[in-house]
Amino acid sequence: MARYDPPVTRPSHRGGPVPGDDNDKQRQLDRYVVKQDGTRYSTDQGVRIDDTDNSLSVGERGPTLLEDFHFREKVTRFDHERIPERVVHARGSGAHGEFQVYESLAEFTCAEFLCDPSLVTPTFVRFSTVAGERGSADTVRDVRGFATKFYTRQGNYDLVGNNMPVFPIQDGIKFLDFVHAVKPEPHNQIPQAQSAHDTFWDFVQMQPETMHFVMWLMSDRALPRSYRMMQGFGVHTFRFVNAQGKGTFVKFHWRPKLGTHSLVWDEVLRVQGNDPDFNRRDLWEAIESGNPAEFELCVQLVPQEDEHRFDFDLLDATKIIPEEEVPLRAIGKMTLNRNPRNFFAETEQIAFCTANVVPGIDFTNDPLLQARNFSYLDTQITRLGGPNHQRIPINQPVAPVHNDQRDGFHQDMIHDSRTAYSKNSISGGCPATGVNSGQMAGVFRHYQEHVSGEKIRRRSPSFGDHYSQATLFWNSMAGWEKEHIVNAFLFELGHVERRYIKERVIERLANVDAELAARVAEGIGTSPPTQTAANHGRSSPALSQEGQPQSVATRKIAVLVGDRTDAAALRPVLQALRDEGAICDVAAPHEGTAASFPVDKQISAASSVLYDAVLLAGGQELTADGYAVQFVREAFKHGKAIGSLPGSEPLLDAANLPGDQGVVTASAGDAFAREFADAVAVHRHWDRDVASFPA
Ligand code: HDD
Repeated sequence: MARYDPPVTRPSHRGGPVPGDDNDKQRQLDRYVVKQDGTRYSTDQGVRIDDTDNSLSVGERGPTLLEDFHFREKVTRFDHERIPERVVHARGSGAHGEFQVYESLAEFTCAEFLCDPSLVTPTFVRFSTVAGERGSADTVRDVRGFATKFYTRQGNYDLVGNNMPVFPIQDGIKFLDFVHAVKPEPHNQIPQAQSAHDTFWDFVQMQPETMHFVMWLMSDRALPRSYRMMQGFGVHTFRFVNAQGKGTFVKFHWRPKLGTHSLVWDEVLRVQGNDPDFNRRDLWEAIESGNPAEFELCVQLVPQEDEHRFDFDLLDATKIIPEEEVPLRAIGKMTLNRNPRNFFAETEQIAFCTANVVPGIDFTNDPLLQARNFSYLDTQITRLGGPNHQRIPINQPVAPVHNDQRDGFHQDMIHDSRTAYSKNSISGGCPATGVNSGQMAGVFRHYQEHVSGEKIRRRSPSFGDHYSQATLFWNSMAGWEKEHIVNAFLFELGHVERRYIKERVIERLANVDAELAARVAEGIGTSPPTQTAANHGRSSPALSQEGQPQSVATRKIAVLVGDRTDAAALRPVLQALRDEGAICDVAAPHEGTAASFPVDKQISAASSVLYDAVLLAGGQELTADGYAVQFVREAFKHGKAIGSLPGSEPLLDAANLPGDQGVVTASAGDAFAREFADAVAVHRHWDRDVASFPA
């Protein structure tokens, strides 16, 4: 019988071609794709199998035979299915994309993908939480990882960043301490994916360099609405190097097209139960429905000679360069437009490393970055089972790989050569380095920097100011953002058992801002610190989430519909919202259809926390449904837009809302759809006074 060799076809995307599937990386991945359709069951050795439901036994009720190779293979393979999860950032989700630079940056860097605007560079991004285990919930108070692999023609470049621009520690030697403090406590492995416990806050109070980071962590930045709606930061100061060898300091920023938007804490707690995959699902569904996640890559450039111009050290990863001091320059755009085919093969096995750089991008002496350059490859040798994990399809560069590295577990290349050393004469001197061949074009050359000094184990005094930028962050927050930060401190410290730790945290806060320290002190029932530092009064408006880009596109709206809903009134409103890209789910007391609309969710199986807004289109009958009333109250509490069409007045009355900010009622007439869409686009209505309103 002829060998069955199923053709490799790319998955279709809403019936059409998948965007971004025709690039070097996708073509490379295609070679490894295995299709199931039309295939026959075989062992790993390719031997076809008659039956996989019954093991080989002596008689129908007798013992199982050791010679059953299929049974043994199946059990053995299952026993070894799991690999270690990442020691941090274990929980993540990823997507393929493409990057294109707007105009040549040759003045600053010789990285080809940043110099040629016609080049489309394939990328893969993995978003993650940091502290939680692989199966933990997405919506927790935590930093989010934002790691990008650029498959450039000059090799892989990894920008392994976070959604916060600063880190809790300055020197990588402290990473183990920090991670041990934030992870579940060693005696009982509690709590999961939380910083609200004694060891984390003990670390904070012992290590004041954490304070700027802690302000970010207590802010809404730690609760992103969507991976598509959060910023990314390279954190460190890196270095661009141009063809002439001239260096320029650079900070990288990803800026989401949809703006930076967050959930609120009370909502986060409820999303965890309703949908632990909230952020993962959001990214997946957006891409599946043809709504790519788009980010602009921006840089802050600092000439080499300005290294000491700032009142902080550029090598200190607990500091930002305020955008008002060095404005962002948008240099290109990344579009994440394709979901992985297989989570394990791609998202789990991808291996990022800060040391993966290409010509034109180099490191600085930031001691955190230097430590990272060691750690990533090292950890992956354990996690991915040896040094050949670079050969896993998702990790392979599209640039050719030739060197004298050999063997190791799972080597899948068959090197056809009599030599594995350099220099050699037997293989014609190949593979040839730039120096050996005299061809230096396109080779990586480290930035030449003069360094001399004594061997010391000491932190630079220029890293010594731990509070000024924490204060800058606090000063830059809008009133509602400050409110959220104070509440976050109260929640977190409220879970700390040791009183002295809480009090010492407040002493640290007194160096950030007296009002902040006093508000938190009041909440935990202690007197405010008498010794407070003077607030320098400076702010950086770019740090606030106030005034972010607004759009109704891809916003999820729950439409509460009853059997007596006026379909003629609802239909044009739904159409108008969908035309603007909103995703409207019809939620009704029962599945099937309600008032001629197909029901997407039965109300008790939906929850307001899974939506950005709620549109009331139901009649009297919904008033009797406690879930429907709860839906409206909760949406109000969380600042979400509420629309009410004619006939929904009883439901609105039953919710007994304490205000009408962001509540659009039928009195808006023909302009209803427009007004409601605008209210949704605002994201949240912070002008509501909800502190005393129970949801
Ligand atoms: Fe790290 C993973 C981001 C400091 C050691 N880190 C990891 C990931 C992200 C970051 C996004 C997940 C990558 C993925 O999705 O696979 N890490 C950061 C940022 C840092 C940082 C922005 C500071 C600016 N990291 C840092 C230090 C060390 C590490 C100082 C060690 C000295 N990080 C690791 C690691 C991980 C990792 C242990 C775990 C899994 C992995 O690397 O592949 O090597």
